[in-house]
Amino acid sequence: MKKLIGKKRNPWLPVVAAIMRREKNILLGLRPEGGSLAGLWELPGGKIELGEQPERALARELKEELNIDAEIGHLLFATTHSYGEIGILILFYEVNYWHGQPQPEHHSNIKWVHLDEISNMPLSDANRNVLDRIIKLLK
Ligand code: DGT
Repeated sequence: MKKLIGKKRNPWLPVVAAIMRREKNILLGLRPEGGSLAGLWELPGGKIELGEQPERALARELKEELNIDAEIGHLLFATTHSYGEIGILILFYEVNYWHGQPQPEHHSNIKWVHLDEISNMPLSDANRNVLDRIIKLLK
């Protein structure tokens, strides 16, 4: 095994994202102007804080971003992507139950998108990696 101590390693960010379904539609949010990946649609979610459990992080993000109290379901799949020197690992969770009506508290818009429309949306590259799997779930 290679010795890692003393070697510079690229940073990784762990991210959680929610797959929220309504029949054959999925909830997407439009990333706001001025931030990273502005103008791209994404699944609601965000970074896991240090020491935070992934499910707890996703419930927190959904409260902050959509003002809903969500019950986090199963871990469905994961993907990695790199933005320059930084890697992200995204864990996608099923979210079938929540209290409240999702509101765009963080995104410039939110939208229930039909499975036939998803591939036409400008999506983050990390989401494109898992598009087939998302569409399969909605069928
Ligand atoms: P940032 O990236 O520093 O502008 O901060 P935030 O607060 O806009 O980003 P946040 O907390 O949503 O972190 C998620 C990171 O993962 C962000 O760099 C964008 C990236 N990402 C790629 N695909 C997705 C996705 O489907 N959903 C979410 N929530 N983030 C994604």
